[in-house]
Amino acid sequence: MRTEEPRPVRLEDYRPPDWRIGTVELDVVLHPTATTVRAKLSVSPNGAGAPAPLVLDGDELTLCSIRLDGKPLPADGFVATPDRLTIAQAPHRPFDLEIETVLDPTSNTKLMGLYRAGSTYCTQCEAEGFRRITYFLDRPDVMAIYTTRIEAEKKDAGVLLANGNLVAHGDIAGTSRHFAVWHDPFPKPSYLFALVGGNLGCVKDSFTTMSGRNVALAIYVEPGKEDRCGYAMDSLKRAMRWDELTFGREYDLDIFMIVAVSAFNMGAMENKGLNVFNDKYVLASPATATDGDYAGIEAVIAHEYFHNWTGDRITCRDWFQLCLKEGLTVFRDQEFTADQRSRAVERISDVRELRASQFVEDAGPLAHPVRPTLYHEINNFYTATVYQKGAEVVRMIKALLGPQAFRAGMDLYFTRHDGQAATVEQFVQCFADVSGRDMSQFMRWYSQAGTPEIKVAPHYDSAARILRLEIAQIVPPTPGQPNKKPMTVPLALGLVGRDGDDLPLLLDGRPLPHGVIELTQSNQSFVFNNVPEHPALSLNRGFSAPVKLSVPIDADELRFLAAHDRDPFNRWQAVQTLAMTLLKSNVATVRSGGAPRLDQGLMDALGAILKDTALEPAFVALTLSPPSEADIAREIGSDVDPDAVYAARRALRAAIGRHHGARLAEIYARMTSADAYRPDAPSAGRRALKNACLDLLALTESDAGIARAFDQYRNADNMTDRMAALETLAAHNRPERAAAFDDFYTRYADDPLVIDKWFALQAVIPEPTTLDRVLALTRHPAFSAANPNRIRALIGAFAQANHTQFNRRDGGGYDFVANFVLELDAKNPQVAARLMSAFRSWRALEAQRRERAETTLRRVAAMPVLSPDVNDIVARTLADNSNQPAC
Ligand code: 0A1
Ligand code: ZN
Repeated sequence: MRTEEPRPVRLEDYRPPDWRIGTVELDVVLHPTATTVRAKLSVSPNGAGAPAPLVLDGDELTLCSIRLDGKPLPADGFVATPDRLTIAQAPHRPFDLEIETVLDPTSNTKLMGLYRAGSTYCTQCEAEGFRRITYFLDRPDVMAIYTTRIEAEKKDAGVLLANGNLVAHGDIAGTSRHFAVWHDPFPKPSYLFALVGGNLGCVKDSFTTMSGRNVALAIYVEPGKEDRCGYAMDSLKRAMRWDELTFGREYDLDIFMIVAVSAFNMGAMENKGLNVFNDKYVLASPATATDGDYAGIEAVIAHEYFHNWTGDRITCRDWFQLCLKEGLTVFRDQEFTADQRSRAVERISDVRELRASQFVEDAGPLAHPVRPTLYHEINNFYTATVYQKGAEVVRMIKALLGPQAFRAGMDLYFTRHDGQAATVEQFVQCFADVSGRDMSQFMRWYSQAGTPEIKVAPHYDSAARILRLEIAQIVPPTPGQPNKKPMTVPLALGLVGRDGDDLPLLLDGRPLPHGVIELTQSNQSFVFNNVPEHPALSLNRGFSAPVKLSVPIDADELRFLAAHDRDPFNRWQAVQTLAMTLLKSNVATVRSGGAPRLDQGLMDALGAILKDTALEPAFVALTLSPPSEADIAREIGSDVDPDAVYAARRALRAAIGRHHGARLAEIYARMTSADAYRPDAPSAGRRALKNACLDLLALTESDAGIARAFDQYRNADNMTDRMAALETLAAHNRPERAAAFDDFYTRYADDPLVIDKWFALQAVIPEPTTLDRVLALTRHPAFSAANPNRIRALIGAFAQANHTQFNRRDGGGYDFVANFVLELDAKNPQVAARLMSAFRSWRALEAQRRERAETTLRRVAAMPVLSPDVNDIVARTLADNSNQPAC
């Protein structure tokens, strides 16, 4: 744990570095406990400023030697501590600095810097891991050209990889050792450095780029798992082609490598030419991976690949600009998935995820702008707001400018800033320049946190054939931001006529560009002429802006839109709105001891969708799923009782199962296929619908429903169907559940990624015995607190996805998670801090739970030693935002 903290870091304090580093020559001799790193840096003053001390970052480093222009530096010429190397009188001219450090990768449990995943050596340098390898100007605006020599015992690490192209390799004569030298010709920040050493299997392929260059592709995995790399490789090639066709981006090195490792703090990392992946996002076979896993692999492979341009070729000036690469790259991977699969299904899935994670974040104490202005620990800003809302902001630029100008703006960004460390202002300026628009008000999306609330009041004048929309927007206060200014909100809309077709859209007599109106003021009115009849209002089509919308629209109109809107997103949204209204009122009823109400209108809307065989099965499956528990709780806003939320939601799902039982059983049969498993989107969509039916039918608690699930569990020939059946059984306290869980463990005991599913599913059972079960599972021989995937599977799933049991009234869930976090904190603070963020909605809970959560949070805050990561999350979670402290 660090002792002296130079934090907080503020955006307004940004200054260009005093020094540049042009080239980095690394010589790494791998050893399990004493790896030596010799770094030769060519250093020069940055600009003509006054002489400045050279202060290099470090983190838990041990210095062995230091030379300047080949000569050892005298002891009084520098000061080296584990976290800093200072040369006060550095010469004010270019010079070479040679630094030797020694590291112990085996005892690196933080999984930052050089560490071991099993027996494989690998690195993770984003955001500030390079300073755990050598002393460096570890900031993204210091871009250098790297050459990396790696040496190791051949039997320990038969494969030696680093960024760039392989320029030399061979045995070291007279020894059992070998070496490899890699050169990356593209200047890059230190966070994109990577090296890997290990005994790994490899799957090779190749790709011919749009200009005819041949690129070698290689995926490295644990030996024996090569046959599970096919989908990852296929996804990679599709992503490479798509980026050429959609954004004109071509790959630039001779080789692109992916390494899958079993211990990784996040999903994957876009190191130049050498992506390191959590193996969960690489390995798949029909027998071990679900459709969701396949989709995750496709999306993450694409995401990391797309970073080659949005992140690597153009990187961030400082960490406040994180959304510049992350929001944009998420936007790009979402577009890729939309093109590869189904645009409607992708949009609905992305918005569901946005509401369940980002909207919840934005409504609580951890809310922050897409571009924060202050941080204590940058690792805590890899958030839904930076990633998902960051993607929405890019999507809004496209909605405002239209596709052509958007593409022109992107092209300008790539040419203007290639090779640079850029800012959000520079990115947005490219769109201002190609369109001639003033984007200054739009910039508020980057600086103002909180989900804007838009209220629409429609007035139709049949005599004048005029529709007037009075629209008000407010952006709610968030930590450190009590008062907000109005945003630019692109609201895509349609006026739907009685026959289901769109009516003409004439705003003040003129056709509406891109079908979008632009809100810019707190109160605004829009007048549409020549509207021949009272239309049904389809607003925020495709979810063109990440806002909360309220429109006085009655149930009949919602049912009409659910059946007829030509915008599939709003068909789905209409059903969600009907369900949310019912659920909110049923939560209140359940709390006061009443029985949840049925809503015939909602049932009819669902009935119409279930009957419509022209609809994509994946879309129908999404429509059958009511708003999530997190979403309902967020809509209720305060005094939330998670038990009542769960009960109301389950009752609604059971009612759907009963009401539409015959139709669901018929669809279940129709969607069942005897064909061999294929992971493509249409096949996955049919399975999604089939398994949604299975689940709803089981919720009727009929023996036949449970028997159907148990049969499917036993007879499934793929993991998607087996896992879906197990999920269904997990929600019912019946003997079949225990039998299926036991069988599952026996079948897959040797497969860690599948056993993660077994842990996670038990952790989310919404029953009071779950806490004891999870506690017992932490002592299971297969549980390991050294593996982030396993921690996320058991503790993460319990804390983040089991709303009733994490939020037990007696506070047992809070104590359990906090105790686990406190134990983990010294070993892996990053993962510990993420678990701790499960407390973020505590103030919205009813009084007793709120009090228990606060007691637990204060106990954690009072610990004498906490990592900066956990300390930051706990401090912000507890902060009294009525005083509006800085976030
Ligand atoms: N840039 C990666 C995310 C990432 C961030 C930090 C990490 O450190 C443990 C790892 C990965 C991405 O967006 O995929
Ligand atoms: Zn990313």
